[in-house]
Amino acid sequence: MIPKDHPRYESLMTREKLVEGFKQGITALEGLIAHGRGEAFDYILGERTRDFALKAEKTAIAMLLLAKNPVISVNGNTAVLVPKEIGELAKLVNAKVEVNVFHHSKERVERIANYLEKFGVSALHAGDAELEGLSSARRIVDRRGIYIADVVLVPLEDGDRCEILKRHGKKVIAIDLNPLSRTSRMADVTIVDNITRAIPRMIEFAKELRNFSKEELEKIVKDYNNKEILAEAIDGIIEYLERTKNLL
Ligand code: PTJ
Repeated sequence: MIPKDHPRYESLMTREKLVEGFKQGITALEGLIAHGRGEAFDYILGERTRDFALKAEKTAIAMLLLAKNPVISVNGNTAVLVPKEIGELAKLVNAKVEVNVFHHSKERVERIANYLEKFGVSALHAGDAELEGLSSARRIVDRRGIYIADVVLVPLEDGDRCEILKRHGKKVIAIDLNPLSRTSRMADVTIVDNITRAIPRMIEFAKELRNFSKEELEKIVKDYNNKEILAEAIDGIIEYLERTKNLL
């Protein structure tokens, strides 16, 4: 039991969700390690949503609203951290949700889909198509989802699939606290923010941007430069470290 007044209550509760997810066979053991890396980056980013993340989150929503077949890809970490929010976001931007995992078994995919169902989210998971050029299990997709998608939101990704999705002509939006990762550098839009803050903020942007014209949304996408955003994220880390050092 984590006391509510613990200074790191939020962070510890997030860990608990992932541990519970692991016990239920939803989160991969490797997912716990991946979260630890994410936590470390979040720490040196100041554990808050920074301006560069807000710009990327807004652009991501514009891109999803402009898409013909947008898909939100869900893995074992995403499923336990923001299940209800994924459903809400998908509705607002009219996207499909698809289970896609790196550590694959048919049973695990079913378990993730069933878990999402409890939160009212119907996730595609037929695994009836393959993304050519990718050797990891992430190649296994749904014919009605990622296979035909033009824009894919990929939280907590590994770089390989990001590259292949792009080779298949899809636009990729990544959520990754590590601005140096291959995924971050490969994606069209990289949201350097914790998924637990990013998705709720994206829901707010979706409510606002739904009323924008196609031209206004296109302008948001056109004015966006992912390299600049990643550079701002790295500067953000340096600046946070400098400020913290000066407080010693
Ligand atoms: O459920 P599966 O089988 O698909 O497996 C999921 C993991 C996460 C194990 C798999 O995708 C993986 O190995 O990912 P990587 O290559 O470790 O990359 C995960 C990235 O997500 C890392 O760069 C982390 O910094 C980042 N990350 C971890 N937790 C968060 C995060 N980014 C945003 N929010 C987080 N909470």
